[in-house]
Amino acid sequence: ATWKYAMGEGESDPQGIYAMKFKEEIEKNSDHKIQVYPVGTLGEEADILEQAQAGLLQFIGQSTGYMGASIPEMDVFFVPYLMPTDPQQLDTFFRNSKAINEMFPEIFRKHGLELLAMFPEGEQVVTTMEEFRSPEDLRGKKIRVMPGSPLLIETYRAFGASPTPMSWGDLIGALKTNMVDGQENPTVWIEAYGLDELTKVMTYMGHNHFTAAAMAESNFFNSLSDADKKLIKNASDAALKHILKVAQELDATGLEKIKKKNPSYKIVRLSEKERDAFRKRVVQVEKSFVEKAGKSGEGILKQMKADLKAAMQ
Ligand code: 6CS
Repeated sequence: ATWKYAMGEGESDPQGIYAMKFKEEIEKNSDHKIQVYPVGTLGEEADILEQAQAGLLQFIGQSTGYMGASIPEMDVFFVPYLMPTDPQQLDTFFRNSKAINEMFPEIFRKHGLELLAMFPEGEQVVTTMEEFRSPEDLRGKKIRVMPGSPLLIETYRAFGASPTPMSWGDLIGALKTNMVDGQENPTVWIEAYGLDELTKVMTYMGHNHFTAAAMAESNFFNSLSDADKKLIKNASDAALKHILKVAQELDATGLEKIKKKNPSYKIVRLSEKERDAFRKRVVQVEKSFVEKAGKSGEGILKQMKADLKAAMQ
């Protein structure tokens, strides 16, 4: 059969690299074919999530920032200052985490989705027109955030900014017309889509890490033979292994490429003391996550913390 796979990124971006490896493995080991649809071809990320849940797509790749509104537990990835920034620790976390590998698959099933993999794409870095060092500097600044995460909006509000949720497809235009003063994304994405050229400063706040997920639609997945389920599981494991390695490299080269291409671009790494001022403002965001995501969310958060602790040893 030919299976449809839509995603929130292009073929050479991390979600695309995962998808292309997945496709390669499926096609190498079976007679099935995968048709890949990069972002934009079937709509924005929110659209493809709905299309998958309606049974129109068999596989999707999604950014967590588009999922929290429909799967509240996914907003755990936006509890500020929860995720480490060290790539090695993140790698260990994603490979071994019980929250990721055992608890989230159960949650996804309740939403008609079979979770295949989750992986990091790099630290979220903020690009703005003006330099900022404190919440006071950020006051009232319109920062574009991904549209599907209530917690992300709350975080930027707590930082003092004026969060502006919008889909990826609208961001370039919004930056060009000064509808927003900045945005956040990993360096691989900032570089690939020239977001550095549309802003003046890039700031590492250490508050968050970009996470993506790949999944199948449940009715489709459950109707498959055991052999095909195994085929998908193996292809997804191979693709995950591949992307965990490549995404780390891309995150590092993203920064190098920005520096080379745009030497006058200002790159700021906030000090621990500067970060403390932001950290203090967002302590209640974690509580708000638990309020929104309920008992199940509380369980995920607790397990994530235990998994992170283990990964950071
Ligand atoms: O900012 C966004 O919306 C996009 N950023 C990345 C890194 N991937 C896809 C997502 O849509």
